[in-house]
Amino acid sequence: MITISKRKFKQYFESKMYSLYAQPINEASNEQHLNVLASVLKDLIAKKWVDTKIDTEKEVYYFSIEFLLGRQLKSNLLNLGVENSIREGLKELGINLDDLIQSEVDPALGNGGLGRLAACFLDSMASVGMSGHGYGIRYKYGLFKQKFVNGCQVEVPDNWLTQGNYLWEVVRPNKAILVKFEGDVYLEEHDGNLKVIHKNYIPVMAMPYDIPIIGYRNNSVNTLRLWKSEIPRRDFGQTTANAKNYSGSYEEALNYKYYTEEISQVLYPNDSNYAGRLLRLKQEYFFVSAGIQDIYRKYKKHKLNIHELHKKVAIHINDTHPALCVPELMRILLDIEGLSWDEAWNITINTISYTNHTIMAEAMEKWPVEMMKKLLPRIYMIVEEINKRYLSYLNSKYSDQNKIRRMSIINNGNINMANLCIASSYSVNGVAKLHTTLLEKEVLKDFYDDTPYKFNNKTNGIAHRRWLMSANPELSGLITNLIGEEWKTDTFKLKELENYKNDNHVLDRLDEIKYNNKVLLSNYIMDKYDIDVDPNSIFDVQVKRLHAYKRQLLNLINIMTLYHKILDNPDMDIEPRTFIFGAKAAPGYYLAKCIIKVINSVADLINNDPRVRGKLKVVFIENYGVSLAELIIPAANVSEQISTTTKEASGTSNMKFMMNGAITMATLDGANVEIHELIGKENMFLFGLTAEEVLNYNKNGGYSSIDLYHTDLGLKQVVDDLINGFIPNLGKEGREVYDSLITYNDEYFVLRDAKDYERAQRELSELYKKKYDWNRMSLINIANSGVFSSDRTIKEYGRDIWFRGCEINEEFN
Ligand code: 26W
Repeated sequence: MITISKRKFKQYFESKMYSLYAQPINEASNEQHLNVLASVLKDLIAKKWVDTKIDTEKEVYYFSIEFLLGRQLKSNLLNLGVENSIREGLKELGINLDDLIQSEVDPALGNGGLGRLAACFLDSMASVGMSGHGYGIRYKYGLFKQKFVNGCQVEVPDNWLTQGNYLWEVVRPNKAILVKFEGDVYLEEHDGNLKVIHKNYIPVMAMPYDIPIIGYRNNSVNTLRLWKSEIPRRDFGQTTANAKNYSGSYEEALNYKYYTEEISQVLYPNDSNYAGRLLRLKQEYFFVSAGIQDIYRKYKKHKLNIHELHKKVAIHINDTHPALCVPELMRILLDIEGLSWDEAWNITINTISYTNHTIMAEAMEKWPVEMMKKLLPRIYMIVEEINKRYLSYLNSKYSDQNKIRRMSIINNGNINMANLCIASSYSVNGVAKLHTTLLEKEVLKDFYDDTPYKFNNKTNGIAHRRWLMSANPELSGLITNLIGEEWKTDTFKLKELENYKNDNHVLDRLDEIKYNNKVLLSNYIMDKYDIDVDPNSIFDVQVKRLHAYKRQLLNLINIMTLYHKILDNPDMDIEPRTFIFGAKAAPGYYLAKCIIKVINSVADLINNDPRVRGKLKVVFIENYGVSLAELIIPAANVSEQISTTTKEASGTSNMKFMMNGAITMATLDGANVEIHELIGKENMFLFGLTAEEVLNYNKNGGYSSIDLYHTDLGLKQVVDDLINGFIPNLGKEGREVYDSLITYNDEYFVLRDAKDYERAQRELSELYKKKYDWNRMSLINIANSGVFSSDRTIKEYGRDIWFRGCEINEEFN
């Protein structure tokens, strides 16, 4: 917490304006105002943001290939507690703080759930006072921007660093690190000892860019360190003596520059499909090696005992993308520190913990041996040795060769990264109860049976400061008026809201706040798309990445069904609805792109049909991301969480919606299970196959979608609409979607669940008519959402994983 008076701030702002731009305030641009403000804030926190005290406690390092931060200004002001004085000060200088807040870039250095979770965790680690830092990549281009052209997704590069630098970053050239690719590895004898020599490698410089992560009203400022890849500078302090020699030709120099800079050029836009590209492997090793070397350097600087690294340092790997932390740490302990294999292994396995975020087979990383051998020769040797020892352990314990093959780290010429992570860490966690159970009982069963003590659940959470306090200030104000301030640092206190569940004044006020948020979103939709949506209609929202398993298609089929019903019975009593979508498709995911086109075409059809005017609207909001989520989620009445049961590991938007008072329409998948445990089926809408039913179907080759299609005529009509010209401006995309349902037997049970979904939607519609019942349910949702603060999640990671203070002793070292 810092304090600054309005008067002091104004002086500071003015002198900063002169020192940075030599300009009077009233002549400066919005962008310059923003830069000056960020610079002032950075100065204010600078003292607290010094190197953390490694010798006093254990430090946590969270490695993630994505951090989806969202805008920082508002959140920094909130956490520092200076928003009011600064707002007032700026106002007197003729500057509107909200304009500055809105004009900040939204860094899109992540795809979706995994990257956003990492950002929420950073916020929580700082806010609960944990010394926890992030390591990632400073991509020059973040996730593409999405535009619709004739209803189709078009990707536009996200050139977010237009000014060259990011507002909140500080570059630290004195802390740059050399990362080595390719080359030859030898064993050489030196004074009777064998030494590993790596020659002819390609050196790449990792330049650290630090972003401060400010805790909520405490003294913590942690660091997110993002690495940019560069050509090593001539005066670079580290030895390049064994580096590949370049002849010095101009062309060669250009190629080398390209080789180095390419690594941190662009974020891969896939969030479910593993593509196995060499450049991706370079990215993974690049940031892992830079981070591990950075930790090691700091550790040595503090003259700490290397034999106790695992007592001072916790390294967490966010999915398998940073899995090379394992061999990289081994490399340092073996080749630089000269520890024995057994000791290096014991330290490594007690330092590294791993989170799995998906059970989708196609998302599992497997790197070809040949690729890794050439790109990372020393790292590959270490992986091979880990595998050798692991196999001999497995062989001594089991005779089932199939089981051993499944568990092997290297198999069929590929390195299975999840297997490497599990074998080499002391903790493996899933991200919601059902997900963890599925890991233990199905996907990772062999490993769970072998080392059950490694497995644990950590149900995801969200930064309630961003997703409630900052995104929904009116609701936040109401909560504080009713139950006081304490919920802001202890979200379990939200439970006290239940005392007001029969207070009609409170329920009216809740209704009014939701309405106001809906007006804000309606205005945005009007401005952007010239579509007039009625804030009195039910705002029914599905925002998340586009994927077949998330079943945007199920939502659409229900919309079509409803549409036909209204056309057939024009006098039908229906609660007006606005269906809102937001979703990016991976650029190479053809079916997902077809689904976007179909939704857009249906939206056109419905929005322009006078027969359903005032009853039905469909809006697909372009370029969904963190900033739009902050506008959309507080305005939602209905939260669509309708994935095929077993497929969504957790989901986190489900939690954000709940905290903002939306009612969840859900399958019992991911963290919807926990939501259900908290509030019961009477406070949400459930439908669809159970996990057990889905697993059974999958084991027996699925159900027959074509049989269902022929027996359910309502469903048949809607499915046929995809190909019979009923939806205008739809060509091959309709056929593609149709085929996924009928020709390819509906892998994600869309048609199988459609009827039950329709039933649940009908019940929801009935409930909306009873205003107080609806708002009571909304209040109960908010009151029970406290457990989903990522502060809770992070404390559990600390208690059960990072600071649990016991070592494991692997039998196969
Ligand atoms: C190799 C390509 C790739 C890239 C990213 C595969 C898989 C991923 C991520 C693991 C996908 C992801 O973001 N998973 C989501 O993680 C969230 C945070 O735990 C969960 O809430 C979501 O359910 C899960 O889909």
